[in-house]
Amino acid sequence: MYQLLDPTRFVVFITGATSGFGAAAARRYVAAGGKVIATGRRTERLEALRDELGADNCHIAALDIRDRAALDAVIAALPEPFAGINIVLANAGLALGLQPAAQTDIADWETMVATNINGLIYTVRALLSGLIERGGGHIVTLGSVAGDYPYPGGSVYGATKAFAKQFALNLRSDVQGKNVRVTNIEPGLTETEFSLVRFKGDEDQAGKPYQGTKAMNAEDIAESIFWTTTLPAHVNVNRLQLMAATQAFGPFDIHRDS
Ligand code: NDP
Ligand code: 8X3
Repeated sequence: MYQLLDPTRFVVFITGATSGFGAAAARRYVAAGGKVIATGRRTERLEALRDELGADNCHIAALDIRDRAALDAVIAALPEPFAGINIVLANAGLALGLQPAAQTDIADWETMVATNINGLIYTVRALLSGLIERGGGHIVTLGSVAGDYPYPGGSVYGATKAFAKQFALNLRSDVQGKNVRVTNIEPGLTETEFSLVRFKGDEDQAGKPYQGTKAMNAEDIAESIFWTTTLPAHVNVNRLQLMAATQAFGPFDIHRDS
């Protein structure tokens, strides 16, 4: 019988737990007997999640990952059952807009960089030393197929996800021998609030990527995240790329004079 890790020992710090993958992962870990620290900016969503999962299993903290001091304060104030974090799910992130680069609002680019790059490194840096001091653990970052494959309008978003991938791989080199595993999860088309955020609340536009097809859902990704963290301690999934079975690769785009 293949021996997986015991999820009842998991204490999982999750960024972006108010929606999508983060919320689904919180539910998955608690369903397996683990404890989660659910964070995000929307307090009402966090409170609803805690009410659903139970305060013994789910500790909540409102947090903007762009704010290093807030991250440190939340970590310093964790109550005892939640202090021994052994999994970090650095999931919070966003895409804004899909315009060609020359027409993009520079503020959107700045928000993506501040969240998907700075917020990611702040999260990992704030939690990494504790993981090492406690004897090890697992860091899961959220990349994307957009970090590998370019598409029109994906310029800065895709670049932030390429950063997440390379950051995770480099991090893995730095924690060699420290019993810390690092995994970059790289999903493709998955229906969450991602598109609603990208199109700034325009429900018509946000629904289009999912129309007439079957995208993945948040539970698909949460299950994959959960699986990588339950594998025996001697196994490290470096990168895990997932696409909906309905999604595949297109040809190169050749511009022709006529
Ligand atoms: P959602 O929009 O459903 O969830 C995003 C989460 O990130 C929310 O909980 C949001 O919480 C949080 N978040 C955003 N900005 C901040 C911030 N500044 N501080 C704290 N939390 C923040 O999207 P998904 O669940 O789909 O996305 C999760 C991750 O997966 C992202 O990194 C995304 O780029 C990536 N991804 C998504 C794919 C998809 O197709 N859905 C595919 C590949 C990768 P709040 O607003 O309450 O702060
Ligand atoms: C989200 C998937 O293809 O919209 O990272 O960029 S995609």
